[in-house]
Amino acid sequence: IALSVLPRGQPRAEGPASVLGIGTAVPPTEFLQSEYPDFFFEVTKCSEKEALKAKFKRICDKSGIRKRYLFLTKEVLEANPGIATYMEPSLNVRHDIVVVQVPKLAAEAAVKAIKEWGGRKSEITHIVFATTSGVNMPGADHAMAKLLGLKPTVKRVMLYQTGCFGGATVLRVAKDLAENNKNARVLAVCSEVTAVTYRAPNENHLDGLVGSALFGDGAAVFVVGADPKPEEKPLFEVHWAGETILPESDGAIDGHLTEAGLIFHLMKDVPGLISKNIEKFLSEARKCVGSPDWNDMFWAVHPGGPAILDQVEAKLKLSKDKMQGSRDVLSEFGNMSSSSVLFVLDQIRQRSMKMGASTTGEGNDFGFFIGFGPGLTLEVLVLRSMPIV
Ligand code: WCA
Repeated sequence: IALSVLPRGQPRAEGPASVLGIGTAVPPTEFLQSEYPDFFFEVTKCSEKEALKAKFKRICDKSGIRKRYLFLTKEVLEANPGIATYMEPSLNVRHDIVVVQVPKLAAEAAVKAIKEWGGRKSEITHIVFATTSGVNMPGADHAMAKLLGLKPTVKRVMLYQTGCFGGATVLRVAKDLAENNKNARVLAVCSEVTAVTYRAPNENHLDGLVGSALFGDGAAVFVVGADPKPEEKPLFEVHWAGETILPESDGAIDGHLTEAGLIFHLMKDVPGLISKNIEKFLSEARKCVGSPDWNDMFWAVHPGGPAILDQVEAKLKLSKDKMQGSRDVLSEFGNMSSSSVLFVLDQIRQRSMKMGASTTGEGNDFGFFIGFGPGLTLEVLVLRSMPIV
């Protein structure tokens, strides 16, 4: 028999992958953005750098953030003083923290996602896990599986160092796994604890100030599966997934893991590069659902910073409410890197309930789920919302 006509060993699902449950988690300590410049400059022993502090305060004031959650409290920083310096070797203590906290936060979010989904832990067949907060062997996926008590045969994909676009990557990979493996139930997981990037402010690293003003900690988990059973309640279907590298964007966002932790670089033109190049790819993506008008779709966009949301909104002439889910998450949690866009989809379905909308997508039938980050990489999924009964 020709190999091509052999029956496939692994039966595929019939329908598209769906999001069947969502859970989120943050560390317990809340930081108000209005109080953060004083706290940050004091704890890093930089209070005498008045001009730099004034600049940091200007960035915080324009950040669109009201509060965020960080594992690194004053007490943790005092116990690990290397983290609060600008460049001292401190990778060991940073890793001691994230190796424990990243899977712990992920497991907390997963418990909530599994509860909403309503299935049993033993039915989880796959994990796709993204984090840019440290690296370890075995990985954060393995640690989370142990914490949750998942079966040892759970099939794992660990994505380290994707940066902010990882939130869309986990959903793309989960979609492919769910659609190609009948009865697969996949945990798509993002967990970020900024203990690897945290550092004192410095005049030679002004883009570092932006990160220090924006970044927050958080984990989010989707349960993803195709061909839902009667007792499962899909929240969104996934209809298309794609990824592209934006032109002329080399070096716009990059990060290097060093003895002093992860050093990020961020060019000022990131909002411009994204807004200038996003339309072409999104036009291609929306074709699969009949090319609805931008304003007839819902928008779950990674809240990288307010300037990105403002410029994309202006470029595509989106009405003011389209980015509200992203702005709400930015305001209440900050930029949690890969986890953020999962929080945004959670916020959109909650907003939809509160506003009495007819679908989980704020009354629209289709919408975008958009991550971006180092590369510049733009990663997009087209989702279909579900009726709210
Ligand atoms: C800048 C920049 C810039 C504005 N470089 N100065 C980095 C370090 C870490 O430790 C951890 C993580 C990271 C990396 C994080 C990311 O990759 S986040 C993903 C992408 N996010 C962004 O690209 C942020 C997009 N930017 C914004 O949303 C806004 O520009 C911002 C909230 C930063 C400022 O608001 P604005 O544009 O409305 O206001 P301004 O008045 O134009 O900027 C305020 C100040 O911030 C200005 O300085 P000054 O002295 O004139 O007040 C800007 O020069 C400065 N600034 N972007 C260095 N990339």
